[in-house]
Amino acid sequence: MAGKRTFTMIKPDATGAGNSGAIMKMIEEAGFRIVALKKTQLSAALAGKFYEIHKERSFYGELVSYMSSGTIVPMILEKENAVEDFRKLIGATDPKKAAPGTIRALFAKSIDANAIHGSDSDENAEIEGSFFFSQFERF
Ligand code: 3AN
Repeated sequence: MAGKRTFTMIKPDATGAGNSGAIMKMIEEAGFRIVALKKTQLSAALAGKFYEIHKERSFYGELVSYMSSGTIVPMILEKENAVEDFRKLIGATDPKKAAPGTIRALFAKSIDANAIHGSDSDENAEIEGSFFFSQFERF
């Protein structure tokens, strides 16, 4: 059975533009329940750890400095088929390729400042959710 939870974070471009509320409204209207939520800012060291999987990619340095440049809103979300349905809701990584009406099509500025993250598997959703939230912060 497909997993019920995914992990997301609203990125610094979207929080900085005052779009967190509008994005959370779209998430809830799409049928996701917010299980855990906070507002925080990553140090470069923590952003580097979160994105360790991309360490060998050419954009890793930029990604780490960008993701530690402002506040983020990490969340754990619940819904049937959460990982796949959420990736559909946010759209393609590059906002120019994101389908109309998706969160990235509406709010992302560029491929790195792309408004929001969504886990790409059930396994990564659990790892990423645990990076930000203890078991006592999930409701
Ligand atoms: P997604 O977040 O859509 O799963 P990934 O996992 O391929 O995309 O990439 C992780 C993050 O790295 C993306 N959210 C994006 O911010 C950044 N990124 C991906 N590709 C590029 C690129 N070519 N140039 C700059 N940043 C990128």
